[in-house]
Amino acid sequence: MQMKEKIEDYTGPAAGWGAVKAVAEAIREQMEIVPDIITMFEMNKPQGFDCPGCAWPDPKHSASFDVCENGAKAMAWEATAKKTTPEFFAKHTVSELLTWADYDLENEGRLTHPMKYNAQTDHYEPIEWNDAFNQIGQLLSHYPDPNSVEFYTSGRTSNEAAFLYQLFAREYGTNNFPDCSNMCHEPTSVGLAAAIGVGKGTVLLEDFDKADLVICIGHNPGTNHPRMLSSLREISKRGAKIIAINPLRERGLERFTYPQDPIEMLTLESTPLAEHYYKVRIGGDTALMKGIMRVIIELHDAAVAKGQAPILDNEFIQNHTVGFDALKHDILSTRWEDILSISGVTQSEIEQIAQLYIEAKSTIICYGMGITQHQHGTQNIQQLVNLLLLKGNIGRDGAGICPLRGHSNVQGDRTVGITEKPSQAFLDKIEQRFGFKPPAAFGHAAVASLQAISQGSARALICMGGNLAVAMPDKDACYSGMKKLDLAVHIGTKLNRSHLLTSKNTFLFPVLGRTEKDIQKSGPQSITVEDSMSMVHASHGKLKPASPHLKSECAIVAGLAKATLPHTKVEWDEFIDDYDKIRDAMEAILPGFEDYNARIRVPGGFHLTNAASQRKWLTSSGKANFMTTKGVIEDPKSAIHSELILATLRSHDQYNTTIYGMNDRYRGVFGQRDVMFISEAQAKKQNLSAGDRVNIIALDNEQKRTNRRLDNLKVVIYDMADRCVATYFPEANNLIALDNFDPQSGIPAYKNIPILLEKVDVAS
Ligand SMILES: Nc1nc2c(c(=O)[nH]1)N[C@H]1C(S)=C(S)[C@@H](COP(=O)(O)OP(=O)(O)OC[C@H]3O[C@@H](n4cnc5c(=O)[nH]c(N)nc54)[C@H](O)[C@@H]3O)O[C@H]1N2
Ligand SMILES: Nc1nc2c(c(=O)[nH]1)N[C@H]1C(S)=C(S)[C@@H](COP(=O)(O)OP(=O)(O)OC[C@H]3O[C@@H](n4cnc5c(=O)[nH]c(N)nc54)[C@H](O)[C@@H]3O)O[C@H]1N2
Ligand SMILES: [Mo]
Repeated sequence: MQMKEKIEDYTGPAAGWGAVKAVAEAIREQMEIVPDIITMFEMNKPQGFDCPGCAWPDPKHSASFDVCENGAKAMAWEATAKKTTPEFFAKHTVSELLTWADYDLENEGRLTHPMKYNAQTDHYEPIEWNDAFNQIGQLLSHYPDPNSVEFYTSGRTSNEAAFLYQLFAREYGTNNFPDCSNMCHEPTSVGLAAAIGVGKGTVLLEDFDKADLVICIGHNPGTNHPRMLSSLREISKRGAKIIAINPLRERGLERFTYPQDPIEMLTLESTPLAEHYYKVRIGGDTALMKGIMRVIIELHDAAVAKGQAPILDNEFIQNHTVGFDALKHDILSTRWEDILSISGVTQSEIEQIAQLYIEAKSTIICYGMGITQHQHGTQNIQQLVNLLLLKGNIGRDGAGICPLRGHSNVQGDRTVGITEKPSQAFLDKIEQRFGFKPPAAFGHAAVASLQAISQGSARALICMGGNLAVAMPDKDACYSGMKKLDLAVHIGTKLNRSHLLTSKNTFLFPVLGRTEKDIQKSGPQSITVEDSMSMVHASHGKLKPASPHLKSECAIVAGLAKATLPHTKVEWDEFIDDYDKIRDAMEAILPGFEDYNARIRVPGGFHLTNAASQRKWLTSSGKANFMTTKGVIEDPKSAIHSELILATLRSHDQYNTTIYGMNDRYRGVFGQRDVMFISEAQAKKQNLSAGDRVNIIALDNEQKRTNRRLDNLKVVIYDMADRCVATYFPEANNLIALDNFDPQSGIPAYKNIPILLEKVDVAS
């Protein structure tokens, strides 16, 4: 069923018939039950379930729905008819499974039974839920230091499960909450909070109907947020402008055929999206932003000197911001030669962008991992905010900042308490409501937890979903660290490599997915999630669970908590019998959750108010802060000296570490993943041509060779910026050092790895 290997130019639009075909294939390969397939179209409808794919919102209060190719793939992958049963585990040792590819592990289908690893036989073996909970409870309650336990969350987890999970960990005594958002949008939480007082985006979907300009920087919506393409299409049809800033030419930013538009589909027409495309160098965004701001400020000063209308929104700057003078001084003293050499964009292109921005009344900036996953990810975001603040583009219709979140509920998990740095107000509320004193000392985020795991100071790791060891940098340190643990508990839907890095006591728990019915004592339960635009809404599972032995995430947390904390102050059983009770408790603790149960029963849910979008600035200065950053270097450890930098990306056929297939259709790659993208000019410089094989060797801070390498990748010539190469994650993760991260947010610099290339000699 996998396609033959081929590389070819992809000439079609994003989505269109290619997407329809891909959906049909995903369904055929994974699902066999027709009613279940029909249920798929309950996705993102009121009374249906929330798409497990991405966090892009749905049109509010509307009965319309949007199914996209990658949402359908995510759904089919979860609702698969295939099963990973106790018989499967009896047939294969863990050592054997470790030799399997990531794709093959997950493609075995849904986990069906709670399992425990037996080191004697090297097999996972079935265990009853209560035995497992009791054994884990025994171990956890005997560790002398609760801070030797790490509680990881991956962002598909519902608000209710995440809330219970943090409650369990805090009653147990720790704030160790490594979280997938530490690898994703932590610079957003940190950077936006410092600049505008809220660590979230400020726009609503309706703002896209009113914007004159949308800047898409460092994200690839055709693959990762496909439902966004229908919004971009509307923008383009209305005659508003879209600018794309990306080192690679990504089809999903250029052209789109809307599968729900019969005319476009039948006439093979497509809508152009970004007419203005700028191939910035990897790590060149801050330089580019400073260049754009320099042009704008100089034009403004010149206009004012001539008595013409000002360009900057002086009134907004005066009344709502601090730090403009320092920013202006920094921008005007940034040298053009640095801006141009680091950004890789020409001065006339920078002037074009500035002109488009000046002409637009209202601008939205959307960004993703191309901005965040850098050593200066936090500062990068703040430069985007500076640009918006210059023209008062925050806190009014059609304008604002729009981080494209990752997992479908990563934002909600943070809102309900998954954070290693809880506020005192939140802890006080927990104490008031539950009567135990939660720990105040800050805990570990992802990098610190893996450091503790690899150094052997962590005793136990509990993973609420995800594939932590594979998603993090430095595979060698992560893999060997996992084996040193005393206890590992994995709560997942499908088997993955982290589950196979067994420790002294390892448990693997199968969990209900979002598509499935969750029946508890009071009847069918719904859960809630928060999308990228702070809309909180309910999701109701529809399908029959993959196995009768599955438990919900909420029930597993309650089972673990009751077995670990005999004197618990939390009414776990009542919570599990009726999730409305969990939501009542959340309402008592979380600001903005008033009438929680009533408001999620309204189709579309409710919006969590966002102070910045109302021009209320919850910052230390009480104003929006222009944030200056020194120089133009996003990645001090690599950008200055290294001739080549590597970014790690997602293919079209993957969901993070889950590999659905071997194609990357929009980039013209089929049947393979061992490829490296490079521009034609750069390939020539490296003496490489299409189809050659290369080894990638990571460099250290001094630009010396390290032992980190990824061998034998096929060279694919691609339309992209020079001095840049790209390949897929997670295969490339061992190229990244665990200490290569943004000191402000802790995010690993996955998009900026200094490397050199070694051509593989075919004769050898
Ligand atoms: N189908 C599908 N959907 C997903 C996911 C998935 O894996 N599959 N993952 C989910 C998750 S957890 C997340 S976080 C999001 C991720 O969504 P995105 O942010 O779109 O993720 P990436 O593919 O990592 O990379 C984004 C883009 O950054 C560009 N880029 C790389 N380096 C730079 C740079 O220095 N500057 C600029 N301007 N651009 C750069 C790359 O060329 C690429 O187009 O998607 C979510 N949705
Ligand atoms: N080099 C490089 N590395 C990266 C990135 C990059 O761009 N480059 N991106 C980073 C980013 S943005 C992220 S978010 C991380 C992702 O890191 P993670 O969130 O840890 O990884 P996933 O691959 O999303 O996790 C997949 C597993 O989640 C489990 N699962 C799926 N659905 C459910 C569910 O409903 N409930 C539960 N309990 N489990 C479920 C399944 O068992 C599946 O195997 O990776 C990061 N790593
Ligand atoms: Mo993410």
